[in-house]
Amino acid sequence: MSSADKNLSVFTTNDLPEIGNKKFALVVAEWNSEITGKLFQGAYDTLIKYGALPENIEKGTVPGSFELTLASHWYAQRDDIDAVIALGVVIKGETKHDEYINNAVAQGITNVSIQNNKPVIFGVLTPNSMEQAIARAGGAHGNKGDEAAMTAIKMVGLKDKILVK
Ligand code: DLZ
Repeated sequence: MSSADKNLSVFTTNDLPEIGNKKFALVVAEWNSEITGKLFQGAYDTLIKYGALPENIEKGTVPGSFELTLASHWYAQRDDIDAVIALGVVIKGETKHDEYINNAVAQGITNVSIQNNKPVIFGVLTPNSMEQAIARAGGAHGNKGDEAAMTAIKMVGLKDKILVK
């Protein structure tokens, strides 16, 4: 079925944890900044909407999506950070650069998350075109940044529940 007009960033908001005392780091790639800026804004607004305090949200920028992994690791190593959200956009081109970057970042972020035992959220768009990116950064398909923030909130709550602080 075509997803042409479907908002793909649909999520439930039942039983969300209290996050007023949680700290979040948002790592944002500068490549395709007109799109990553919108992902950041969506993620920031969603965190605030569901109870995060502005002083508990930190932003770091990296040159490109490939660098999201290391900067996420630096944030994840900090004891005061509860979750990291990595935001980038890698648009398919004539070569396979997008596959190498996307695979490296997906695997890298997974490793960072496990090594640091905290949520590190993959908020990287992997579109075939700028049009597809725009549709997923506040356009017809919603905003992947909102979705990434909601995932971070849920995972922070789940960690507390499972590990019973
Ligand atoms: C080199 C490169 C290319 C071709 N395309 C993108 C892209 O679409 N999105 C993105 O975030 N970054 C891109 N980069 C930059 C790489 O992520 C990285 O910054 C460089 O290869 C240096 O390590």
